[in-house]
Amino acid sequence: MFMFQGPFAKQALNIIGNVVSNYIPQPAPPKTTYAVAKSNETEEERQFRRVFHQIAGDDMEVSPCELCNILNKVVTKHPDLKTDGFSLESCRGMVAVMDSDSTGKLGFVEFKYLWNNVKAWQCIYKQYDTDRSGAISADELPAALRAAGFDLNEEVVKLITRRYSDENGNIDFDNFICCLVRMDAMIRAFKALDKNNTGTIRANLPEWLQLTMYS
Ligand SMILES: [Ca+2]
Ligand SMILES: [Ca+2]
Ligand SMILES: [Ca+2]
Repeated sequence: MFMFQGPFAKQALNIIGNVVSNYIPQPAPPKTTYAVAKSNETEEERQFRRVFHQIAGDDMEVSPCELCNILNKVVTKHPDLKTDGFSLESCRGMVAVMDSDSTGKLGFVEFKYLWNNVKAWQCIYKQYDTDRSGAISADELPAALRAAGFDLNEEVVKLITRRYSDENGNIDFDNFICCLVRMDAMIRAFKALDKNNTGTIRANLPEWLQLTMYS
């Protein structure tokens, strides 16, 4: 069973609570081996690795269920984030788009990338919830997306609202995170296919299905 208590829980919550005011989109998670990553890390990274071990358990990989548990633990500590909780299905989706080495779970580097983004996007969510309703409305969304580094046209923003908002047009915290995790991953996938940086990609059916069915 998943256990996440004591000093580690506190550490993890502190880590997510750190304010990152200026979000800079990060490159794709590097495929660094565990040994290489471990050999040149700072104290903060060592601390993060201990937290990671607590979350991931003995297999040292974070499953969708483990991700769901930790995210739901974190949001219960933040009553100003409106959410009905992260569903297992939404966590399966996030693991799928983040799982660059196709293990079905998130290894250290994959998880760290996701976690840093969640931290940054949590700050943006709070900052751009200008009426302090706890959710991001259709009016608040464009600025929040821009702050997160996503420069999207009006049509795409509308489409995101349709896909991720409730019946009143509000996007709550879990939907916001799922949306940004997916968008970040899809943009990275596009850039990986756009090898000559022409802004256009060609994909055959197997490539297209690989991209769309494991996400
Ligand atoms: Ca695990
Ligand atoms: Ca993986
Ligand atoms: Ca709001």
